[in-house]
Amino acid sequence: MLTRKHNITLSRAEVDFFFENGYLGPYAAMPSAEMGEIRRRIETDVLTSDGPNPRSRGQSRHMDQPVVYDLATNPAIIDRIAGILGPDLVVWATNFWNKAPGGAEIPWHQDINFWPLEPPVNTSAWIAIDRATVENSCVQIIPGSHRQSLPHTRSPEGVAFGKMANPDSFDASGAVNMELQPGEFFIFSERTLHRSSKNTSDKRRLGMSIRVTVPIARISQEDSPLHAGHTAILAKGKDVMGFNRYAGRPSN
Ligand SMILES: O=C(O)CCC(=O)C(=O)O
Repeated sequence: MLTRKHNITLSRAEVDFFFENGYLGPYAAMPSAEMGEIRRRIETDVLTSDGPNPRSRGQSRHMDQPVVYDLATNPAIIDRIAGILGPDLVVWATNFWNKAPGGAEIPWHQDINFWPLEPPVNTSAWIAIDRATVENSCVQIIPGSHRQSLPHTRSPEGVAFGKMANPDSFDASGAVNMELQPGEFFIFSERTLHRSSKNTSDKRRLGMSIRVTVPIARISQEDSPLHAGHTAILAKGKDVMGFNRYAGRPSN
């Protein structure tokens, strides 16, 4: 029986679905029309400027852009993740996925293979800034794939990542297309297999992932996609552990 002492907006059936399938959604974080103004600010303020990570403009923009900080702490997202990970939540990374027409395939992978997180506890939200459909290569996931850690191997030339889940180790026939309207999101675990195909349409597909963990997890800066000086957000509850560095909402 779930007791609800905190602001958690998942039913027991939804929590069970997540544990069974490794994903949940889509849900609306905001109406599509509201995302129109947010998209405009992302286009003018974020995509055209350098952020705190010298290696990637799309990464960690919650540190310098209020519009990204607000998306990353959106209560419709965070309160749902609280239904999975509990009341104390750390947004430890944010990353834009700007797949222009012609943008490369992202191969099947489990995120935890790429991350400096110990223990490996994470729930991600992927929020659509543009409409994401099969046509412009929405994310696909494999339900139930989070219950196994799969071997990863070098990916072929021409795809976006250097490694991918070994194709002999899983069955992709039950893959689900996560088609989303702007402002909608889905959540998934650090081991849920996901990918997106090459964007063969003439439509950009822009989304953002929000990575959420709990205060007992340590986020290493070495050997990681993060950068020196990276800060996380204490998005909900409290942190009595003190492993991670936090910053508040950046000013405009
Ligand atoms: O946006 C994509 O196509 C891939 C997203 C992804 O790999 C992720 O959010 O972990």
